[in-house]
Amino acid sequence: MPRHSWGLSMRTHGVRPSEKPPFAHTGTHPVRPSPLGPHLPGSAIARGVDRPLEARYPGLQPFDFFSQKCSLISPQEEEFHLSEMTGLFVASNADAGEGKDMQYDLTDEQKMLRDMVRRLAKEKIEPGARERDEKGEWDWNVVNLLRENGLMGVDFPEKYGGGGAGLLAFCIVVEELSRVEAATGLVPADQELGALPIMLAANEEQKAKYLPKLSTGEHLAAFALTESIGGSDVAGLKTKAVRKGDEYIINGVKTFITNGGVADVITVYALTDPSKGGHRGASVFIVEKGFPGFKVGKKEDKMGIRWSDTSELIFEDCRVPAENLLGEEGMGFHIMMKTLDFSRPGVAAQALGIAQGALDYAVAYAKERVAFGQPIIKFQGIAFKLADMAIAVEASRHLLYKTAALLQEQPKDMSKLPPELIRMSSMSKVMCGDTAMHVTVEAVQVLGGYGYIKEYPVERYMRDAKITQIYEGTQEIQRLVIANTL
Ligand code: COS
Repeated sequence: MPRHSWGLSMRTHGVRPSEKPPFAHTGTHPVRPSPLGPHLPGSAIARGVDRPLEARYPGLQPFDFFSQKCSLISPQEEEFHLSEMTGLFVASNADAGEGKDMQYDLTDEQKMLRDMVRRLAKEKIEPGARERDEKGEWDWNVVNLLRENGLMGVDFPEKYGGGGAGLLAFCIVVEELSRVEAATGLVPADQELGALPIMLAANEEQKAKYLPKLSTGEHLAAFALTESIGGSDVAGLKTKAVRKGDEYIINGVKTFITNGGVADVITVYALTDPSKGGHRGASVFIVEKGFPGFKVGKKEDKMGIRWSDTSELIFEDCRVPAENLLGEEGMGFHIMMKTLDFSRPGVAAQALGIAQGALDYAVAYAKERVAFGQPIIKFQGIAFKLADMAIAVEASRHLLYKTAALLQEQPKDMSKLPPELIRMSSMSKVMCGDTAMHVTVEAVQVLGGYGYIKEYPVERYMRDAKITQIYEGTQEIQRLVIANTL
């Protein structure tokens, strides 16, 4: 690979490109094959993803650290980037039942993808973020930008036109987008969420029919679980589907559905046998927006992620072909649970990006803002705050990346996940969500009065962070899941 990921650190360390980087695999742990490397089953390359990065993300420009110094990346970001590259992630899958530890680092491809998305986000997404937040209106330009750059289906199977790059690469993309604007990070995250029931439980015909257009983003997906009575008690939800001949007739109302008003394809949870209750009597259906009896209701006006579409969906004798049932009747609860196990890292990545973005801004501000004759970062009250924020962000990233790396090795089907991975998925969502909330509140504090006004982005980050503690399972539900698997 002509541009390898050590470029920046070599320059920083004054090492010629031909020399081995001084920090390559010199940790105390013995070097073992990387689970994300090309040679192990489940890695993108092992799965036959050998197309060059540029071909898979066509609009993205490769970022060459040797030949140019990107003005968008501050010295502080370079340092951060360096720390990421030198970081050796150690994933233990002992808990996942294999009885051995393994080491991993981000692959060159993942690092390049991260750098390219980081640049795209800075150049093309950040400039319009404030205006989109103020207007609160869905913006197809952003969606088109993500489509053009192949970022709508990073973790979708290659067989159906997806990037096939895995959950970790997907998380990195969501993180980098959310670092400048959480609502943009939510676009690919919700595409993954809405399509996961299909990836996990659909038959070949259903996958071939729906996944290709979802992979490219030509069609948008939504995940319809929550109802006005709540989203936490999944087994207690009320929407019903009754079989009549070759169709199911769905009746009920779903609320707070991300992308609800713009989605082409919606995966909908409904009771097919109420006498068995939600755990055994629910099913999931693929509903297209044009199906008779389906309509979009109220669009919500939200505190944060303001331009993201959050709508009510109304099913009034909605007719769905029987062939659109996912799996078998009665599998609904398990399909939705497994979907959430795989999707929660996406929300964690959104939260992590928000936290990183707020930290970046607060650090830069604290270095420039002078009070009592010196930059405020020189005061311990501010410096320790920033240090604690940085600790939380870095720790969150490690937990999330490890979770994603382990989860992506699991088959995308309806086999049961090891409880330890279910736990890790919830842990990363809690950790990253709480970090995002804490770090953004502190970032506002560092900026003082400027943090509280809309001219500066940290109040937006703070408003956006809150939802990551609520959706895709509240932090309280995550703690329940964690406790139940201890
Ligand atoms: N994967 C596979 N199976 C699972 C599972 C999972 N992640 N979680 C639970 N199950 C199984 C259990 O093993 C149990 O199986 P058996 O009936 O065979 O014993 C069954 O499902 C019922 O499990 P449980 O009794 O734990 O279900 P509860 O009704 O108590 O609900 C919680 C469990 C609360 C964890 C679940 O409802 C949940 O995750 N709620 C939050 C949903 C959410 O995220 N909503 C946000 C809106 S969608 S964006």
